[in-house]
Amino acid sequence: MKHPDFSNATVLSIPKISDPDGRGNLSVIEKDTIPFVIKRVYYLYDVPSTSTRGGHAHKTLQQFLIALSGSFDVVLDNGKERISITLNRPDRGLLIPNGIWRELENFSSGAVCLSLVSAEYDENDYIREYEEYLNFKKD
Ligand code: T46
Repeated sequence: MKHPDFSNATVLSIPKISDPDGRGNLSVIEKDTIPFVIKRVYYLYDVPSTSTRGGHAHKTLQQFLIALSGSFDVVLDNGKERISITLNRPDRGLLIPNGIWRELENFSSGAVCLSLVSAEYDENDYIREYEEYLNFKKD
């Protein structure tokens, strides 16, 4: 999936090595899998199905989200339109460039969202008010 109005937010394949002896799968993320250097890793889990995570945009941070287990929806909003992408495979990840509003919802039971990001934690990089986001997009 590539959507021109969403600054190249893209679902990328993560290389998967299926064990020839039936021992399951191994996926690996190397420096060429995603277009930024990973500075931080965090993960969301035990999220109630009625809860929403995210609800903000980042000024500069780039991010790669993977449903390591279970599923959830990622709603992307560029200030003009919204799309919803379901993540439900550990060998796929959603690349979210900076400047895109995101909300994560509909977490399944046991869902784990792994997030690889391009920067250390900095609250100043967040835009947490939607009106402020719309003004940011106008600039
Ligand atoms: C995103 C979605 C998918 C830290 O202290 N360090 C960290 O690295 C992070 C990510 C958060 N925090 C603190 C800040 C808050 O006090 O953890 C608390 C919860 O963070 P937040 O409300 O931002 O959580 P989410 O799930 O709404 O958003 C997080 C990321 O912040 C965000 O970048 O895209 O996950």
